[in-house]
Amino acid sequence: MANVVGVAMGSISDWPTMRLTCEVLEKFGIPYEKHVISAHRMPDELQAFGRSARNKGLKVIIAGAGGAAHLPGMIAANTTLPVIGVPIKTRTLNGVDSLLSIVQMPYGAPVATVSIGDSGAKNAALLAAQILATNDQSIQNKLADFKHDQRVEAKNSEQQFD
Ligand code: RP5
Repeated sequence: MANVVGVAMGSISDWPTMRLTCEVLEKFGIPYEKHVISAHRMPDELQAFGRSARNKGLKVIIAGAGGAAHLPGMIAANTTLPVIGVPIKTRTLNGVDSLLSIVQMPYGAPVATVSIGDSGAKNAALLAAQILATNDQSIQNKLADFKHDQRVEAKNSEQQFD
């Protein structure tokens, strides 16, 4: 099956976080491709990726970046596909820099921004799955099972009271 999600990250140093995105995509059986695309070091590759994404069959793009995190916004500037931004946690400002850089897109190039770090990385994959599920019954069923399982797990956690 052709890849439907493109996962981009600004540096290989983002991989420990973005790996979590990929693991959730795999759990839902969603074919994806992954790339390191540094917005400030690889501007030509960034533009080519954004402009070719729809034609090569991608449906959603997930982009993770840290610091002055312009990768998700610059991809959004080059495609009409939905772009989900993952703010990578940074050592200097704990990822608040990444969050504000990604979430504060001006009108015209939206980026659906998730939370900083690991939860955000996993939620980005879930959000992509939910977008794809609007037109894919099999992913929709897997999402329903996932929600059921997490509800049962939360309810059963009462047994852990001492
Ligand atoms: C951003 O700068 C990347 O997304 C990464 O989070 C951060 C640091 O990159 P490296 O200096 O580790 O390559 O472009």
